[in-house]
Amino acid sequence: MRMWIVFFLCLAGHAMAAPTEEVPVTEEPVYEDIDDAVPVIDEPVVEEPEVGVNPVQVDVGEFDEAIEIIEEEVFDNPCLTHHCKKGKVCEVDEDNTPLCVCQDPTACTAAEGEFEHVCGTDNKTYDTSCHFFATKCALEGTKKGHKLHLDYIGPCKHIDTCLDSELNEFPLRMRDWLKNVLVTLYERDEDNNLLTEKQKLRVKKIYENEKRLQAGEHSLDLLAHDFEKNYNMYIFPVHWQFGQLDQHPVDGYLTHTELSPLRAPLIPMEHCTTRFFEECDADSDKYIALEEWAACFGVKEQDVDKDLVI
Ligand SMILES: [Ca+2]
Ligand SMILES: [Ca+2]
Repeated sequence: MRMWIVFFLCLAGHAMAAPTEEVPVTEEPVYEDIDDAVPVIDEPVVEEPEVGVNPVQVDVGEFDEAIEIIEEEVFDNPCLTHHCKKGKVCEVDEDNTPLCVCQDPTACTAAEGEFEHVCGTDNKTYDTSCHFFATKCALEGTKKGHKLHLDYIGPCKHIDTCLDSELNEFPLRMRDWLKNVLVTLYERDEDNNLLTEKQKLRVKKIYENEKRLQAGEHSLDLLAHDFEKNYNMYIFPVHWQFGQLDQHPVDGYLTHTELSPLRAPLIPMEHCTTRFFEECDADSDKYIALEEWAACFGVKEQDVDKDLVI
């Protein structure tokens, strides 16, 4: 259903993996959707992943806790047009007024397998994201509830400590991956409108740069050299990614929830993810501002440009 996750995992697996670490993509379940996915085991991951949608401008509904979605049709039941954030369900009161109330976790559909489990920042495994958000809702207004977030997809597991040297390597692979995601979207765009015209114009320049590194695994030395040589090529992808995530609300800051579509699938594969994004928040105010984000990826202060977030 949501090809972005498959695409994301493929790209993340292939492009972000350190050259020395083979990612056993064919042995890990690949999820199309964390709600109704069936694990695809022993099946080769699509070699040429289809780009159905932008992998990062995803339907963040799985993670987001604050999106209101408006349906087109209006029926008598006011709940049909009244949507509640994750963890809540709609009920009508005696005046037929719709209200959002916390969902009972026991009313969530049980997980069909381990692949539906999610790990919370409390280091507890929740059966499904529904169970997680219902639990979080019940804690609303408490300090514990405020601090609880969906940390990553999959059951909680031991994640190796990220060493300083590894942390330094992370943005090299990440920004190369961002660039490749954009170029792939551009190549496959045709009439799919995966990118806006403005975005296409920006990516065209990257695409036409024949000296760019092709997608694939490259040594860190080569990535660092390419970044230095083709620095300008990396500026837009870093801004673009920020714009994809900064949606609820669009305010120039990323919250933990806004970052989730990128973080949650990445953490089990890249053990430096958490530390990287923590340190991105240089002033520790819990928000990642565009300037902080750009600095994390090595974009110079003078090249941070709000107008590139398109
Ligand atoms: Ca925001
Ligand atoms: Ca900050």
